[in-house]
Amino acid sequence: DGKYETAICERFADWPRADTKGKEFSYGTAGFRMRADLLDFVMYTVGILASLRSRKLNSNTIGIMITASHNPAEDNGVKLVDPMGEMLEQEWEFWATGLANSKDGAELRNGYMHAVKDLKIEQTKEAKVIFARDTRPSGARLVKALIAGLEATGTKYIDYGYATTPQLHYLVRATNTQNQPIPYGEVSMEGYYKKTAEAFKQAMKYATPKGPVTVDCANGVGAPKLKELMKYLGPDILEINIVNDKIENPDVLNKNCGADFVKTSQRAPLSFDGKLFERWASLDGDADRIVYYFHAGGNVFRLLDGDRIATLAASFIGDLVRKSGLEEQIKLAVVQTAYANGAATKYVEKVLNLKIETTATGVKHLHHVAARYDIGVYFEANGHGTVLFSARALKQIRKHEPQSPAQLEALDTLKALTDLINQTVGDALSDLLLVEVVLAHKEWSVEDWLGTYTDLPNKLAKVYVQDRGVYRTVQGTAERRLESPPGMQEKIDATVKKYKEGRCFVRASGTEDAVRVYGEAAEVYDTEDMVGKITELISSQSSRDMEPFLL
Ligand code: G16
Repeated sequence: DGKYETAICERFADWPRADTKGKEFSYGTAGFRMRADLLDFVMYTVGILASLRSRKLNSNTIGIMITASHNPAEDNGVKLVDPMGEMLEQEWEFWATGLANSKDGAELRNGYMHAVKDLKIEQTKEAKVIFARDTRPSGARLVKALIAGLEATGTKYIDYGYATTPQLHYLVRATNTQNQPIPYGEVSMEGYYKKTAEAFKQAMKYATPKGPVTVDCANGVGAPKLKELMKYLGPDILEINIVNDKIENPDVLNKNCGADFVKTSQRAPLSFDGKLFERWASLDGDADRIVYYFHAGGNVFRLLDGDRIATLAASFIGDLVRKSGLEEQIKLAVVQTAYANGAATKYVEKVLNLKIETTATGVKHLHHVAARYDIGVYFEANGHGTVLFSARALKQIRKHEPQSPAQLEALDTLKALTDLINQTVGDALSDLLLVEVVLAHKEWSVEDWLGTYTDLPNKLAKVYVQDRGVYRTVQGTAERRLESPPGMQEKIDATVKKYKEGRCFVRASGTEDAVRVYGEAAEVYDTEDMVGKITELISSQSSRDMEPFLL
């Protein structure tokens, strides 16, 4: 009867669109992300979009996570979660972007009506949403804008308060599978902790970790959530120390700490006082990424990034499959992005003998490719990733009759891992425990882990340009080649070929107003020089814009 259309239009007055100086909002690598003060209207439209999505998907519950993850404290962002806990289906990014760029209430209403008609949405169906947020202070205000969008469209919602991004993904899947024969887990935060802790205890039945692990929580939501999880783990199995847990001081979020800082600057975070060869790990602002590292003596800092977690997990799970006697039935693959170190790629192919796939940046891309395999291990080098078990693989694992005590042991551990590893998205807390399980079983120190292969020297740089939109990559190249600006790729090629084992690519970030340059080569000096030259090439094309305002 048009009541939603009217409400959408009327309520627009409370959440007018910010002046973005001609730039458009876009649903990027991980949803909308920008300076928090520009985001209110976008949040309002996301509420409207989520209601459309829920009605389209037979009233399944849709998730909304309010976070800017690794970005600085003054940014915020929002991403939608589909019913099984995956990222929003990519075709819907078109609708998300369309609604968010409406200039006024009438345009927003028209966009909504257009979507209803085009997507054949029955507005009489129930719409259901759950949402949560990280610890950014702007989150509380943005929740109000979101609720306005949900109320305008008659959507039922539950606010889960603070959560890590993967916890919200868990809750979405648990909610939508609660009446199925195999529910994903109890529909509560407690359910998440219980499932994770139980699985960890199971996976540790035949192993004991050596020494403590210290976790840098980036002063974000991972800190209280890890503390909570530790209550369920108990004090006996694994000693976990926590640093950088100052969530009451918003300015220090991700500042000189956290997974992105450690990976990008290849340095230890603030508060690091690691003794030689002790295990340290860093989470990011919403605890969906994790990297490990250690102090190797002198001034030497050693990083064990997402590539390392992928190779560690793939080799261990591959062994378990073999030892369980399931080798013929279950095949593994590893999914990476162009940021994967060349040495890691070679190790997976030549030593682990596994198939590799390379996709564009963003978990949304990796996840779908990994889901095509019996077991798909996917990690970005920045520490964002997980391991997916297909329904077929789970069935094989569940019904398999072990033929010996050794097979039983391997199968028990494999089963535990299928519950420990978050099946919806990369989860720093569950990945932390996964790494701990593998190291304990292999009886490996961080040095042993590092010793599996030698990384090629690499560098990741960021260049601020006037318009990063002109940096577009060629489809099907996993972002390794530019098609625009014209002539740029040829210039990059001419530079890169001068360096031994040189590899370099340039792409626009989808979460920050910058262009990223990744390079690796046989020597440290060459890597620095090459990435420096490419960075200059880009800077000279576009004068530096010191005030990035829209991401
Ligand atoms: C997000 C995405 C990641 C991606 C990262 C950087 O991480 O979830 O998949 O690797 O951004 O993306 P870009 O290079 O496009 O800026 P997070 O942890 O910030 O959500």
